[in-house]
Parts: sequence; C-alpha cells; structure tokens
Amino acid sequence: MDKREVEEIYYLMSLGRKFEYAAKEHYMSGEISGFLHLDIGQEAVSVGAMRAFEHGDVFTTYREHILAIAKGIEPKAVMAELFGKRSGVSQGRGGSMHLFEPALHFYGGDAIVGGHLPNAVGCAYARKFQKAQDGVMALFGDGATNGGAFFESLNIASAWKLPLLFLCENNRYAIGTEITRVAPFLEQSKKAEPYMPTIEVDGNDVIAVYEAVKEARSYIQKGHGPIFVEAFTYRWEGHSMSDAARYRSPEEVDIWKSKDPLKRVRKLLTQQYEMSEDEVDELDKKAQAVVDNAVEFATESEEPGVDELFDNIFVERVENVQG
Ligand SMILES: Cc1ncc(C[n+]2csc(CCOP(=O)(O)OP(=O)(O)O)c2C)c(N)n1
Ligand SMILES: [Mg+2]
Repeated sequence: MDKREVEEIYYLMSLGRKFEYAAKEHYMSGEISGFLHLDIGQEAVSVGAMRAFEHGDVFTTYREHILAIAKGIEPKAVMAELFGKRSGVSQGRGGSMHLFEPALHFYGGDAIVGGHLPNAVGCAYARKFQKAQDGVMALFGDGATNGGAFFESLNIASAWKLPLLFLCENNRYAIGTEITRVAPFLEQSKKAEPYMPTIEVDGNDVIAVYEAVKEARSYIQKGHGPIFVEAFTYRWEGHSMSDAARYRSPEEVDIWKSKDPLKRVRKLLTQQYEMSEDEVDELDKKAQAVVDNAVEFATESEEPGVDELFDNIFVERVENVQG
C-alpha cells in the first residue's frame, strides 16, 4: 500500500477516535441526548472496511459514527446530528443511531439488532438486477448473528447469489453478554460456512481488514454470490453511555488496550514508511482541529422547529393507485 493511503487511514482513525471522545464529553455535559454507542478501540474495522469499499452500498448498526465519516460524510454533519440539530446529516431527526446519506450510499444506522440485514439483502437483490458494479456491505456485531434475521439473510443471499459482503465485527460482547455464553464458539463465521466462503481477520490490524475487504469485494463483484468476513476486535468503552461495563475485568480491557489499533498504524508509518513521530503528531493535530470545528458547528446550529415535528413522517396518500 502506498504511503499516502496509509497516512489517510491513520488520519481517519485518529479523527474517528477524537470524534468519539468529543461525543462522549458532550453527552456527559447534556448537549447530546438519547443513546450514544462509541466505537473506540474498533476504529481499524470501520476505517479499513470503508476505505476498501468506497463506492458500494453500506448498511450498518447503531455503532456507526466512524463508518459514516470514513464513507465521506462530513464530521460536522455527523456531530450536528448527534446534537439533534437541523444541519445534521439526518436533519437532526435520527440522532446517533440513524446517520443516513443516500448520496454516499450510506443507509444507516439501525437500532434493531440484525434488522438492517434483510434491507441489505433487498438492496443487493436490486443491484444484481441493475447489473451494478459495486455490491453491498452489511456490518453487524457478534450478537446479531444469534438472531433469525441473520440466518434468513445468509440463506436467501446465498440461494440467489447476491453481491453482498457480510462483515461481522466481533467485539466479543452483546451489551453485557460475552459471545461464548450464548453461542457455541467464538468465531461466528462458522455459522456462515454452509452458505458461503468466509475470511477471518485481526480486526485491530487496519491493513489486514482493508485487504480482506478488498478481496471479498472483488469476490462479490465477480458475481460469485455473498461472502462473509469476520473481524475480531474489542470495544474499550461500555456498550453505550449508560453502561459502566462491570461484567468484564479491568485486566481484560487493559490487554486489549495494549493492542491499540491506532498505535499499530503509527508504528507502521514511523518504521516502514519513514515518517517522524512529529509528522504523525501533525496528523493528530489536523484531526483534532476538524473535531473542534465540528463541535463548534453543532453547538451553533439551530434546532429543528416544533412546527416541523411531523414533516417527513407520513407519505402523502395516493388515491386509486390501481387506476
Ligand atoms: C432485535 C433486538 N434485540 C435486542 C436489542 C437490544 N440490544 C441493543 S444492542 C444489543 C447488543 C448487540 O450486540 P452486537 O450485535 O454484538 O453489537 P455491538 O453492540 O457489540 O456492536 C442488544 C441485545 C435490540 N436493539 N434489537
Ligand atoms: Mg458485539
């Protein structure tokens, strides 16, 4: 991979982490309300996947701020959405769990675990008929693989050879439930094996994620049908801001913090690409300035008016559709 691409990847991961810490701070001060699920520790999956899948359609869960930014949505439009402001990417109506930008083929953000998987299947079905080039990606957690919608989606995507990349972000927990308490194995790709090829990857190694997704993307683009990638990672924070994460030990969290995905790319840049520590620090500063600007923009933006409360909720009734 060329140096500029690795630099860009580091920058996006740094931006994502700083964005999440800023969101946490402004949630605690009451400026952001509702739910907030942070992606700290999992940046390599979000950034690696989006860089390798720039043009395709993306369906994801509620833990999606960094994905949205890496897909090209302006950080200030994401932050304003968290603040519930009209200038947010979903006009302040969706909040943290419902970032949506059709122009960039980014379809959220879904609060129902696994609920977006059939939507991704539907999109892949449409794309197959349109003979579109890029394919569709569905991202979901380890917990989502225990639900019926997951198995139904695997089944039909495989039977109809749809161009769908299933990307399981295995962070070992579904809220407070460790995956091996509710599934017979840690590797959820085993559930997909009867249906499609699977790839397992170290989700804290952004280059490995990038390469795995590129390979999987090329597989679906060739019309072979769906493929399953599983990235093993860990979330540093609680499930959401209301979770103190007492179900796991500080030692366990520390082990994963020592595998910090961001530090790994920094090391790569300084050791293999001959950047100095100062040059990498500059990327961090650039990222911090973008986050600060996003917070300022979100703070200063207007809230939607009460008179707009029912806008975009009901479609106009069409009479006599049948003629
Ligand atoms: C259908 C459904 N069941 C339960 C919930 C409650 N819930 C919200 S998040 C979550 C855990 C999901 O874990 P995982 O899929 O591993 O994703 P992660 O949060 O780890 O990214 C659960 C059970 C829900 N939102 N939707
Ligand atoms: Mg999980």
